[in-house]
Amino acid sequence: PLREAWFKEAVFYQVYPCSFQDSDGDGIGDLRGILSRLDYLKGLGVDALWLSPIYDSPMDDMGYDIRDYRKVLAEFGTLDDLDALIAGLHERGMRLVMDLVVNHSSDEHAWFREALADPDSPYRDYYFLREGEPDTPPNNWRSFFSGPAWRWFPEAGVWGLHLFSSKQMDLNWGSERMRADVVDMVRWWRERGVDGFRLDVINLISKTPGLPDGNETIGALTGFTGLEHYFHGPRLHEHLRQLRAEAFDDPDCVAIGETPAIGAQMGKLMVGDDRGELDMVFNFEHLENPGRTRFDAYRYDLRHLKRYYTRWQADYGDGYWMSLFFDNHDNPRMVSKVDPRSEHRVAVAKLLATVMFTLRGTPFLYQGQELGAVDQRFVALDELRDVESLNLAAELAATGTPPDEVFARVLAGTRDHTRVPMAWDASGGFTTGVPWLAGDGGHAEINVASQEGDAASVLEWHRALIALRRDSPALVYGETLVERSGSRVWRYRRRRGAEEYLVVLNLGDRPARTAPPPAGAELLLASGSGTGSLAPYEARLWRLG
Ligand code: ISL
Repeated sequence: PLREAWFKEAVFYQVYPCSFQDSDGDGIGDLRGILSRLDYLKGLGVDALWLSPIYDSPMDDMGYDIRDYRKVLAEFGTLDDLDALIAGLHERGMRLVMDLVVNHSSDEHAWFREALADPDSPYRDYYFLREGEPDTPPNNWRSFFSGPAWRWFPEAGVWGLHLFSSKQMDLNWGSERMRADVVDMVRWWRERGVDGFRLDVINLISKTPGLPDGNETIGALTGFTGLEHYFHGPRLHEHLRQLRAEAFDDPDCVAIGETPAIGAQMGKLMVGDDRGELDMVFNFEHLENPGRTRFDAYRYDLRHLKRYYTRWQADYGDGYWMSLFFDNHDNPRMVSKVDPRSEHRVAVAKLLATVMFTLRGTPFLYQGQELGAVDQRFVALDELRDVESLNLAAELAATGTPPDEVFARVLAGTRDHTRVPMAWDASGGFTTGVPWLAGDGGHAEINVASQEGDAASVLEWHRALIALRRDSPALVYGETLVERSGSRVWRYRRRRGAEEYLVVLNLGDRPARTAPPPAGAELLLASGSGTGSLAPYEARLWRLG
């Protein structure tokens, strides 16, 4: 049976704190800035905010490298500001989900400093520190951010494991004391009023004991030698259950796992209603066409999206719940990937929104997506700030790739595309100072002020869909029935009891013919004319009963 829950009905909105709203002119977004924009979010129909990390951090990976889990980064504000944000959200009937980054901490975290300084420290076991020789890392694992997954610490004569940047040291979940400290910290945030967590790379927390070498064949295929020893490790489910039971055993607290490289079946093991682990996960397979990676420049074929969701919606059934998303702070804009031509921008953005708000699952918007924001036109490598991009560029350059090719490849996939400031009005509206990241987010053409109240805008399309979903148990909980159609058209119905909707989407950039809806259908939304052949990327939504 299908279980109802607030987080299944809610619309989530991801705020990237550095780039949402600056309140003090230093060019860096902050908590007071976010607070000042809550009415905008409420007006859009957002129910819950997911805040990317706001903790104290040296910002080597934009806050995903935490120095102190109980402190707010000074540039973002104070704990009092955060309390004010929580109160401001709760007053409006909205909720707050924090980013929980516990696969690793910063190398500047007190635990790590003590672990490194003293071999007998109780914190030594909180990380993967191995004595050895400076030119022989303990195994052949590769970092997600280029190079080996090990850093040599000459001052201590040890190697430290880091699956991400060399300042993000992996925490050892095999340590009972470390796990207890994490539980304490999460409970502390719960007591402050936080309504849930997005658990960063949470499927990576359990590593094969002994950290054996990775299989080179798998390494060659994936680019990440060692992956099979941690992407679904031996104690993963045990650790997730402990977290749920001890840190947030409350049906009102939502737990969303960020789980790269986990497919449908492993995902189900974490989100099944009877598993006691997570409520939903972020799976990423739909963000690229098969055989492509984020750093390939190519046009995304939307037929993949249809195949992916048709399979997942059927497979997940009633006992599992999905997240629905396209943009986030780790990926370029989906609109640009599908069709970078500006004449198609609005239609593509509306099509993607229609999918997000009419399939079964919880929609997660990323700031700017509601405007149909596109990739930034960066012109040079030195405009980029993201550690992943910079490391990749250095690695490519070191292996002899010509500079033009290096830039083209990094540009295709850089995470900085979505990290540029939010576009509030034609002059930006994000800061009175100089933004921390180059780029204007295209604000002269695409911004909140110019779209608000314009019925044809991407923003108002989102508002309409969100309002419709809010009042519709069929769109939230209904079954998904895919209709037969040519491959370029995607037709599905959502039904619950007597309430029923039909969605028809043109997945291509040419007009497409499709059967008319059943007699008596009421057209609610159309991004094109709504009758006859579908215009390129046209989305139509009918109420059938
Ligand atoms: O880029 C990847 C591999 O191609 C992904 O695995 C990506 O790094 C992954 O989605 C993890 O992302 C999360 O953890 C990272 C952080 O940099 C990202 O911003 C965060 O969303 C490390 O904390």
